Amino acid sequence: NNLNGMESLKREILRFMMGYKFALDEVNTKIDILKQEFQLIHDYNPIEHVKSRIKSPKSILRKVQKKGYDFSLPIIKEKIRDIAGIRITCSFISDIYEISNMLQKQRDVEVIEVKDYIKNSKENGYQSLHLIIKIPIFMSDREEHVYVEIQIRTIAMDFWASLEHKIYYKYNKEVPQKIKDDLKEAAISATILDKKMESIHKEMDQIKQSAKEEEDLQELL
Ligand code: 0O2
Repeated sequence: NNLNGMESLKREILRFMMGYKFALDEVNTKIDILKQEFQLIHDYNPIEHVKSRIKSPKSILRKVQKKGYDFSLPIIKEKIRDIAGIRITCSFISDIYEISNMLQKQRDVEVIEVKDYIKNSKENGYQSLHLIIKIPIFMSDREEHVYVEIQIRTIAMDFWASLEHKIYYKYNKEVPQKIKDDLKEAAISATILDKKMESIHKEMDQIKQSAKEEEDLQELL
């Protein structure tokens, strides 16, 4: 009897986790479509790369414990909103907002929360745009609405966040103030770089546009 109970619990957990895999598949497809369409309209690819992950059961449980929630699947489903996570790395800051708006406009995407750590960066310097969305997934016998966390950032923001994460992950003790200050300074440099890159990109666009107009004019004459 106990064994049967274990089996059915295992199946329930597998089914639970599978929902997140389907949600990631759906959002990844959405992103891929936007990427291809954007390429066609703007003639460049705004997305450098996309990474998705499903939180491991171990880190889900760690988070449940940390937040003091009950260990029940319905509570976990409602409270832990980053079990399915997607990180989109864009070329320029304006692309972040464009991709975010395009996703938010979709009819089956329910926007639950937007955290703009670009306009208001975290105290430590962390920058990214975070969306918590809910999307429907359709299965053989039911429809479910699943939370997905989408983090959108530039390459420079991603570089900063991964180094900062490594520092905190590898260093168990309190990180020295000097390192914290340096990280904050590095975050400011990343913003300056992002702005510079975007202005070069815009300038280049204008140059290309004028060259094209000149060419069109020559053809007419
Ligand atoms: P992992 O391993 O990436 O999943 P939450 O703790 O999610 O309930 P919170 O703090 O409001 O609530 O979430 P927030 O601010 O939206 O951040 C969630 C995720 O953003 C984190 O997930 C990180 O991935 C990333 N993040 C937020 N702040 C920082 C930061 O200061 N540095 C770095 N490197 N990443 C950050 P997890 O669950 O912490 O980790």
